[in-house]
Amino acid sequence: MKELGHSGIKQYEVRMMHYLIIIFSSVVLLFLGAFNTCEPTVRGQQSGENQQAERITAPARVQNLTYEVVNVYPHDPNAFTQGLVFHEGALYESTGLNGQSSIRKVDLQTGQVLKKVDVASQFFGEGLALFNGRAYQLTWQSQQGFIYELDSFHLINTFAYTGEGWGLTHDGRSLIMTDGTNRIRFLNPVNFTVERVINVYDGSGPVNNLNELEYIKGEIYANIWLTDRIARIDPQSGRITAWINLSGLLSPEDRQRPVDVLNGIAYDEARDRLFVTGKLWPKLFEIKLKGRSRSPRR
Ligand SMILES: [Ca+2]
Repeated sequence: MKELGHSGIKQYEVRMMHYLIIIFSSVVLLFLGAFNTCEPTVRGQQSGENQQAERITAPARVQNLTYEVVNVYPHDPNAFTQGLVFHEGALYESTGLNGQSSIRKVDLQTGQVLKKVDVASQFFGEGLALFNGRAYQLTWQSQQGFIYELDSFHLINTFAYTGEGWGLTHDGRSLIMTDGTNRIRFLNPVNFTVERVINVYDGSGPVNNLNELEYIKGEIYANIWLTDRIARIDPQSGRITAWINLSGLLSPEDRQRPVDVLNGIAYDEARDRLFVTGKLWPKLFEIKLKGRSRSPRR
C-alpha cells in the first residue's frame, strides 16, 4: 500500500504539473490574444488623437473669393457712405463728414433719396443698423449714437459708448460694432453694455481698420478701410474664414471724379442679394461671390 501509495502520489503530482502547464499556457495565450485584440483599438485612439491635434494646430483654411457684378444701380455721388442696410425693399444709409451727415432711405433702382434727416454738424455719422423697428446710428469720435424710429426717422434717444464708432450691424440679439481696430464689440441693444468682444486675426496677425459691417448667414462681413477687400469673420472666434477681393469694381472712368474708398455692405435676405458701394461712389453694385485660385495680396 505504501509503495502503491507513493507511486500514486507521484502520478498525481505529474498530472497536476501537466494541468498547471496547460493552464499557464492558456493564460499566456489568452493574454497575448487579448493584447492583439486591443492593439488596433489603442492605435485607433492614438490616431484619432493625432487627427484631433492636427485639426487644432493646422492653420484654418481661408477662402479667397472674388465677385461678379449682377446689377449696377445709381448711388448719390455726394453720399459719404458710412453705413448701408437693405430692409423691406429699400436701402437705408448713414452718411458722414461734419455738416453732411445724415440718415436716409434710398430707392434701390433709382438711387433717389426718399427720406432724409440731417445730423447736427458737430457729429460725423458712421455705422447704421436696423433692429426691432429702430435705426441705430454711430458717430465717429463723439462717443454718442442716435436711435431713430425707423418709419419716421424721429429721433427717440441717444446712447453712449467708449472709443470710436465705425461700423454697425446686428445678429438678431446684439448690436455688433467696430471701432477701427481689430476689435468687434457685441452690445446689448437695450442698455448698450458690452456683452462680449472678439479680436479679428488672419494668419499674418491682427486685422485692423475693420469698418462697415453686415451680418450675413451667421457670419460678419467687414470691409477693411483703405482697401478693396471684405473680411468674412467667424462671430465666435474672430477668425477670418474668407477674403473677398473687390478690386476693379469701380471703373477708372468712375474714379475720374472725387471718390473715396469702398464702404458699405447690405444684404437682402429675402432674395439673397448682396450690395456694396463706397464713399462718394456714383454707383452701387449687386454682386455675387465666387471662388478664385490665387492668394490675395495684403
Ligand atoms: Ca451694413
